[in-house]
Amino acid sequence: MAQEKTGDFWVNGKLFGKQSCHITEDVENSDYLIVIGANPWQSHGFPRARKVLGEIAKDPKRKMVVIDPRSTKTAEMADVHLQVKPGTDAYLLSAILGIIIQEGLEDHEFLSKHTVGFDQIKKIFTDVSVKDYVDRAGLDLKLVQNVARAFANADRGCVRVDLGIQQSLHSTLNSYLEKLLFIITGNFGKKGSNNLHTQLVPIVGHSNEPEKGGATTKVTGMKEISNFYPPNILPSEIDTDHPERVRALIVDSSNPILTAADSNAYRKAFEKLDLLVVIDVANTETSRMAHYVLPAQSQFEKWEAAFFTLDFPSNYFQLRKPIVEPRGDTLAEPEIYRRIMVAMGLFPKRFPLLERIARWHSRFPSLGVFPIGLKMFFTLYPTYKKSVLMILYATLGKVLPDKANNAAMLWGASHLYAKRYRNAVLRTGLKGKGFMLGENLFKQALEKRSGIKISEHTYEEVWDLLEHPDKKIHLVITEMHDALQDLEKEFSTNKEFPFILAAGERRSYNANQIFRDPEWRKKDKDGALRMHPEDAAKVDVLNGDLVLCSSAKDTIKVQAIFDEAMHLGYVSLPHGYGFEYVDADNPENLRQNGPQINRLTSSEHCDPIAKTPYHKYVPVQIKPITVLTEV
Ligand SMILES: Nc1nc2c(c(=O)[nH]1)N[C@H]1C(S)=C(S)[C@@H](COP(=O)(O)OP(=O)(O)OC[C@H]3O[C@@H](n4cnc5c(=O)[nH]c(N)nc54)[C@H](O)[C@@H]3O)O[C@H]1N2
Ligand SMILES: Nc1nc2c(c(=O)[nH]1)N[C@H]1C(S)=C(S)[C@@H](COP(=O)(O)OP(=O)(O)OC[C@H]3O[C@@H](n4cnc5c(=O)[nH]c(N)nc54)[C@H](O)[C@@H]3O)O[C@H]1N2
Ligand SMILES: [Mo]
Repeated sequence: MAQEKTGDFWVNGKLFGKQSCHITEDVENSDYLIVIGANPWQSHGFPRARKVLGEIAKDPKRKMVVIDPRSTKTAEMADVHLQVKPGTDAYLLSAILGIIIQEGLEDHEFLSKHTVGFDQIKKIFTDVSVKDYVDRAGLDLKLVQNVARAFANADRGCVRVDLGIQQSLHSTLNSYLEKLLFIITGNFGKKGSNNLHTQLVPIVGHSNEPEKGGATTKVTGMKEISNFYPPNILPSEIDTDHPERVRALIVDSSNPILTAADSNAYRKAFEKLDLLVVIDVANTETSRMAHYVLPAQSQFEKWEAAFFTLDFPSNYFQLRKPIVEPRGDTLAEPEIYRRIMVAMGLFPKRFPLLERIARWHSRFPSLGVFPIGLKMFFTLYPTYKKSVLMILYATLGKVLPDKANNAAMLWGASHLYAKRYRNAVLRTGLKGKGFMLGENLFKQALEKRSGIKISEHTYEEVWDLLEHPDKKIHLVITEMHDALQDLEKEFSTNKEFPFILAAGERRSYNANQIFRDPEWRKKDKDGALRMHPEDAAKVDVLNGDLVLCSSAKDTIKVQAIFDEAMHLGYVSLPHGYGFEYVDADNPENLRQNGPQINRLTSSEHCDPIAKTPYHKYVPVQIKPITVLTEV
């Protein structure tokens, strides 16, 4: 998340009061949807994506606009495709805001009731030179005007964004502009628009700015956003003589050697670690560098859940039961961490009294003995407070039915959720006096295999979720206004690297780093470089040719495939390839499946605030392979 979404979270912090205020989009009920830098047909990202896109395309009363330099499957389904020049969304979005404000199409009533600072916003966008900015985005002014006007007039306008703007130039600024778009048109806090939402397990936290006591890293001084630090800075935090450099690292459920920017810098830094521990279900490029590999149980072998339940006003949750017995000497992650903590002397092997109280509790929950016991325990041993999830796992976990130990932390989450959003939980039909509502929510999650509805909010409750004490949206963000000023400067293209590479497209056969077996892929087995035939002609490349793709960082060998859907000057490679695997015929030999795109990317080429890498905007050079070249 800290190499894609933290810029977005930072903006939320300023607009809504806390970085944990997270925006969702009610695409399903929208009547004017703008999709910016996302291809939900391929990447999903909202529930029932393909079905909902199909419904919108079929309904003449509903409109969809897609802003993307490639004519993707989602773009093909749209009423309007704005084939923006890569990396120029900040211009386009500024122009759209400019049109709306210059024509007075903003929602005056909404703005005066729910926001502060609109006067300043109005001034900025009144001054925007719309025609110039639309030109820079390579688009037609009339078309952009039509979209701006129609969105401002829509009943249920909704904006859906993703990596195409978050991992491209002006990342954090794009997140600000995209949010201003739905806010100034009043498309917030109602059906079919953008909304804040609640989560059973809040995965996005809040970090204060350093001036207000927020933490920073030792070497690069990077601030925390939403309790995350960006992977982009990790090599610099390790590969240095700084006395407080990072020396030991646990990597869990991630394969940064392939997924973080600048693979070569990552490899070099990881070589320097005193200790690298990898917790994974597969032997990966990262685990091959580790001093210790702790094999975890797969998603099918343990109690597990996705916390990406981001819906409003109704929200759901599903706890998944294991469907096969664990293999080998694997353990579920909570058990791995518990054993590490015991071995470090941070945690006793047993909690005899709390375990006994947990057993009583499981038989007579309405007596509430466990919450009381837990409270007393923390009064006696306050240092354990920060390990509350582990304590739940080690005590309550033991008495859960069906060896559902991993689910113990949900007990705490259910109680907090039911307490905080009591009315929304009651509206689902769930009953329970006082603390029993949380207890019943937990029980339901444990028992109902197809998932449960956890809340039914009202639209008015969106305003309770806002964290500014005045319950208003604070529109002015000084840093963003400086960034808007900078937009006026032209940016130049690099003659040595004339093409722009989108390093990391989502296609039908890539799934992050999950499916390692190359046999899984039915098409695009080698992860081809997509390129417009006119561009290919300029560099003497024929369809299917092997080419060298070089950035300022490295060179990789890839196959070029013609694709007329690409913007001119723009090429793409897929995310989720590049695995090294043992050749069955020659076990000594490691083979590689598809491009390792992050050998080309750089950690310095990134957003100034969140350090999110500009993966969608990597300047490269493409050359046909005419002579045998070592790569
Ligand atoms: N099949 C599949 N689905 C996935 C994943 C997967 O690996 N495979 N990964 C999941 C994850 S982790 C994530 S974060 C999401 C990401 O989901 P998406 O963001 O939807 O996926 P991408 O294909 O990376 O990028 C979306 C679009 O951005 C466009 N784009 C590139 N540059 C620009 C630009 O400058 N401006 C604009 N406006 N658009 C641009 C690309 O052409 C592309 O169509 O997908 C999730 N879903
Ligand atoms: N150039 C470029 N780089 C990118 C992107 C891009 O578009 N372009 N996309 C970025 C984005 S949006 C994302 S989200 C990241 C994703 O990058 P990562 O987070 O590194 O990759 P994942 O595929 O999510 O998961 C990594 C590991 O989790 C392991 N795993 C699967 N299940 C389990 C389990 O139950 N337990 C444990 N312990 N491990 C498990 C898998 O075997 C895999 O090795 O990549 C980022 N990197
Ligand atoms: Mo992602």
